Amino acid sequence: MLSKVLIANRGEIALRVLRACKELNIKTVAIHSKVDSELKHVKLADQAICIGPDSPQQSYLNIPAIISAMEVSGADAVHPGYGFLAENESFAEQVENSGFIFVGPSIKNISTMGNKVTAINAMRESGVPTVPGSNGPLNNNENSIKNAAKRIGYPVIIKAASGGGGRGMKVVTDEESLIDLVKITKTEAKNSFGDDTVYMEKFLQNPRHVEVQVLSDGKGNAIHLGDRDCSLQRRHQKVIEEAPASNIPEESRSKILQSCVDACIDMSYKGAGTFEFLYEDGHFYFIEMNTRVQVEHPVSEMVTGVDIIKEQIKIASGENLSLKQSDISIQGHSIECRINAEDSETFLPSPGKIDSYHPPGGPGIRIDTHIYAGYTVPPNYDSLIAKLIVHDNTREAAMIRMKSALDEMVIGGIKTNLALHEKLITDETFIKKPVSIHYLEAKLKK
Ligand code: MV4
Repeated sequence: MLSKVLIANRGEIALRVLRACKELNIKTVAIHSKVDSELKHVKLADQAICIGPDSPQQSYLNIPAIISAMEVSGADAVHPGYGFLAENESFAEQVENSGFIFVGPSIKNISTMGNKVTAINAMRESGVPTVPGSNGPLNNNENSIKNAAKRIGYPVIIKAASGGGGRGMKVVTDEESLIDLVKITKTEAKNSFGDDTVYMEKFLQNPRHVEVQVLSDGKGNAIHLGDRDCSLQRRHQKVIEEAPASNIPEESRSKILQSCVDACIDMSYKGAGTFEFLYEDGHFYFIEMNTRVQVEHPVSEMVTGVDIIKEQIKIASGENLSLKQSDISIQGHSIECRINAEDSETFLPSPGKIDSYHPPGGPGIRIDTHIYAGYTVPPNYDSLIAKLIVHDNTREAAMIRMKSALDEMVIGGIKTNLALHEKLITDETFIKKPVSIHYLEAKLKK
């Protein structure tokens, strides 16, 4: 087992990783920017090192400073959390070249999934269903691009191979605008990612976002922890997530879950990962894979009883996966509300001092947060300040539990999106059945 883990992140996920380490009897090193010295995990860690000024570039993205902190603290591994350097191939490589362990997939896994074209090809070879598309990068031949679009059928979507998470995509509705939009996507991709490779897919007009959580040890053992529905989102930022995804025929579900496990084994995937799908008209279509732990991992933990962060750490320490698929059963339903320090109508960030904090409690309620009364939310980072997670026997009961927990929760002194969550959790359409990825933005326009 690892003996000392450096936590290369901040906020709620840094605290979540610290708690997992503590339970595994692993020492922790917190690294932080100047403004973050009052973070809860910084106070609780065995060691804390200020690695730079507040800007993410100079602190949480500062690779040489992080590796130096590993050296001076005697850490043997680094947990990157999500965001920041979590899916940065060069970071993982530098960590390993310096003789440390990266808590996450192999460099090869990160690189295959970082390029969406190679990711999709790997999936197709393992029998994971993908979106009808160009099956590879678009070349510069205008006729062959037009033929690909004709074969796929309009509307199509042009995506940057180095993009992902909603960056670098354009929808094309007709042949007239096709070539221009391909050129624009290429230029933007070159500017944003330094890579102008683009590919084409059929544009699915009203899908749900359903994703599959996996754990795999890179040594032939892989399991899934079921699925999540993350369709309620605004501008590619998820707002509410739930597990399991509802209204999916059990036969389609078990097929897609098994295909993800097969893919993990085929590519010797190591660590926790998420396969992202669009789900439309009863069919799953793979779009990308995330090679990190995700913000919404708690809903999967609540319905399976598995501690995903601990499993990540055990896999990184070289252990074989101790869980078998037959150990996993999905119990009840879990929902997560992402609570942000932002105006619930304008969505503008609202940093500042929290002067009161009253978390809800009771059976089936979990809060992953670093905040406390007296804590000041800095303006420099993501506005996520807490995740309110509930678990109950059914989706209906979980919705009621969430409503009651939201009613009870008070965060004073700053603006939060709690009022938005109150509106969503009482939305009749959403309560009745899962909604598509466009539902929230359409609702907000009304
Ligand atoms: C798509 C799509 C429709 N058709 N691909 C956006 C984020 C990135 N992960 C992929 N995305 C999409 N890819 C095809 N072929 C629609 C989206 C999309 C979306 C996907 C998931 C969650 C929210 C979304 C919001 C807008 C567009």
